[in-house]
Amino acid sequence: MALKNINPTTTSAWQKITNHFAENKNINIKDLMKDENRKDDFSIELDDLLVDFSKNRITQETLSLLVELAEEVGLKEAIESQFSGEIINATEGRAVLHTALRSTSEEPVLVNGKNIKPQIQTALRKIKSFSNKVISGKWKGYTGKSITDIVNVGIGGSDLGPDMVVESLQFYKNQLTTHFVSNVDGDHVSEIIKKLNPETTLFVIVSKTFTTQETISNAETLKNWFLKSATIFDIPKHFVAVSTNLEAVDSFGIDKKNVFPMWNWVGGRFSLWSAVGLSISLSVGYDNYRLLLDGAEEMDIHYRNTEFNKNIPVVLALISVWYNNFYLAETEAVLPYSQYLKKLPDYLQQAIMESNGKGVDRNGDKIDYQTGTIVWGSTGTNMQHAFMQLVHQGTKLIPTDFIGYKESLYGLTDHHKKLMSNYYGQMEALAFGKTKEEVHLELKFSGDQDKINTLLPFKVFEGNRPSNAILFDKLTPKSLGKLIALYEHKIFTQGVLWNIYSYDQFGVELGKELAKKLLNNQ
Ligand code: G6Q
Repeated sequence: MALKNINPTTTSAWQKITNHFAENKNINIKDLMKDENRKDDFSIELDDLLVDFSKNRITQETLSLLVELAEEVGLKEAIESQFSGEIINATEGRAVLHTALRSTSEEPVLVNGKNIKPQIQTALRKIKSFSNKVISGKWKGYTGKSITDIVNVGIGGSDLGPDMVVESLQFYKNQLTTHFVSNVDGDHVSEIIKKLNPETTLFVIVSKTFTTQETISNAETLKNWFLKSATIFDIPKHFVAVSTNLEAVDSFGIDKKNVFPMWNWVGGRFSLWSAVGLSISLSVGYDNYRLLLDGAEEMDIHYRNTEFNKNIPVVLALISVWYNNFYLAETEAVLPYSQYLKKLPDYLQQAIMESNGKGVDRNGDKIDYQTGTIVWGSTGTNMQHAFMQLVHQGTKLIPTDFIGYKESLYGLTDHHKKLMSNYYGQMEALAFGKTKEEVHLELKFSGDQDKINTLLPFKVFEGNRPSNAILFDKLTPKSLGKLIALYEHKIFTQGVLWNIYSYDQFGVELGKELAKKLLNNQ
């Protein structure tokens, strides 16, 4: 069964939300927060995760109308279609099964009538045994030395996920140094080469198609550099591939035994759970890699089985639709209060914007309502000294996600207390602001009485700016898996609501074609 094809703006729920918005658009978070049960009523807990969405311009009625919209467009059936392997990526004729990659259940998942679970298990076993050999030093390079450096060569979905996860899980890293080469800009690969010794480096070439210009150019350059000191017979010890294109991998010179599979039923930007995550497993060990998958699976189970008003990805998606389609907010900020997560906004930009940046609906008709949000962000507290001015006092409405952890990894509790008081302080400042009266009093007490007339308007914070607090106990492989899966399901939910296909990415093609033409004409 394909996804339903319903223009959301023609539903009765949409009409109700439109009326509800007209009546309530001026509601103020400060007033809403006076209800002492609000924090409990507008929070969802899932083991080590607490999502507090109380500081939003929503009431229970808003939420139930948005849930009605989700029901009317068939979200429940859509979720089932995705998990059970139906061809929901209709424009590419593919199932979408990143969820199967992390599933530990015995339930078969069929693609073209064949259960894919056994091949997933085989691939995981291969990742495990290869990672163990490299990490333990048993895997030797061409001069008999163990591997010290891993270079992941890939771009887009074959780079951003593994890069972000390896960076985020640095605390759990082993002795191997991991590098990522993606850009076709030769200076990128040259800078990496400077750090490498060919005798002890393992190259992981990640490319589903094995034809991507950037990846193949970088892989060729690295191979040529390697062959300055080694021979083609040494390639199997130093080059492995993750790909579906066995022929191209073979002609590149990589041994068939050293090829890890990818599948058409996993989209590039959702593929870190497959062998695309090999460099993650090499960096933090297979057990941690499995924990990452386990965390994602926990979120999958929650998403698939929980009623919508208690379903974290669904609620966050609905709130985002409320701002995007009714308040016409154009962007959302993702603000992790952990330096480890500094690459998360980049990763989410691809996941969200490549998926839901679509202007035609499932009929192929041009859409006359807003779809994919622009996502951006950076880590707290750094960004407080950078762009937060605009979020607090600018003219744009920017809904925010504040991601935080109750505990830090190295202790240093003094730092962590400061970090978390900033985390909460920012959300409070956004929601409650500072009134004229408060500024007046403040200037009066600080002895700046004479400045009241000139400074007052500049020091007012109007507040009423929304935020979600996404709080985990601790940054672990498992909690990271849960966080990534949360956003994946938020993306799909929004794609269903907007009646678009979230899993193709034709918009990246034209520029590539033109670049090829220009290159050939040079
Ligand atoms: C993601 C896209 C895209 C893809 C890259 C790399 O969903 O499909 O980012 O991952 O273009 O493609 P290859 O893996 O084929 O090199």
